[in-house]
Amino acid sequence: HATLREIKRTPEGIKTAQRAFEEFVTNSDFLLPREVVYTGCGSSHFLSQPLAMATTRLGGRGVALPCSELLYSREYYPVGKPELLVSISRSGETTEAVKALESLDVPKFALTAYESTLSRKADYALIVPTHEESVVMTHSFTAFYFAFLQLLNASFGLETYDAEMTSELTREALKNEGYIREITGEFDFRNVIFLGSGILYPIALEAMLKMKEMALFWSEAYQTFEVRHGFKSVADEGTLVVLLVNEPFDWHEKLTKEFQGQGARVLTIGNGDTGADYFIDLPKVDELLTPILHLPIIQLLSYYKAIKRGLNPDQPRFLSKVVKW
Ligand code: F1P
Repeated sequence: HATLREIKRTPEGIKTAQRAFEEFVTNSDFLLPREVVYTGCGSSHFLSQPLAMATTRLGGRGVALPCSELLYSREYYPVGKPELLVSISRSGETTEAVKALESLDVPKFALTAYESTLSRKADYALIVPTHEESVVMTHSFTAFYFAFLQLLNASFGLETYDAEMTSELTREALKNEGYIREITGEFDFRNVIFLGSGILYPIALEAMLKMKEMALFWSEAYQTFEVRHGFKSVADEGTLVVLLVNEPFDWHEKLTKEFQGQGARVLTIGNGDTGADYFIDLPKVDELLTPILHLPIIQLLSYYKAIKRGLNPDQPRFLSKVVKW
């Protein structure tokens, strides 16, 4: 399947991202300002969120909104007048992502895989040429995130990440493919809940979307400990709880036990086990890099769930690669 091939191109995507970043800083002396609004649709919106979070974490102020909210309901959000509007779209042709550029009277930046309507309309464009055959966004998400993170670091006078090392770490993460296939083969779960906190919360949201897109499968996502406040009632022996975590602490262990007490099974993905039924051990990296290691794993999980359900993830039902109005 093209989708599986694209997931496996994650290590190559990181290198493509690094080249795109280097080319951008060589050809332009533009630096990102501190107050940035990010926007996108679908996966690109779920990418706008960790980028906004990274901006805030690195000392700026990032706000993320889906394009349609920015266009039609922005007075309900703390948008103000940022110094830059970043519109994200893999295709660069999504109607809302292009139209969103007109929503604020501020400098505009495009993050996309192609010379496109979006890149031409923006004042600046970072083009990361991760051209994907898959309908759903896979390694381009990771590559866009890495390229922009490098630009944030460089703009804020911080050290950039080692791209070779990051690429190698994603290659290691992909080695869990066999284990993920085993889990989906052995446990025919009826629903799945993804949990993540901070920078890993939008990754949980993206995991939820991938499950729906690829496997047509019911999935939810919450900020990790928020799930205890009512939502957990749906978890039972048919549920897989996927805990995306950087460094677990005692609350993660308690949460794991709580779900196991309800009969659910827990898959922990992170730097340390929580007493889970399934565990994928990730190396310790800078917190802002953790999404890059989690993403290929949650994409593989959705892919193998689709296979288990006899579906073709290359042809997701009712979806198209570019959404136009
Ligand atoms: C946005 C998007 C994708 C999604 C689906 C429909 O596309 O929502 O994230 O996977 O295929 O389109 P784009 O604006 O990033 O090209």
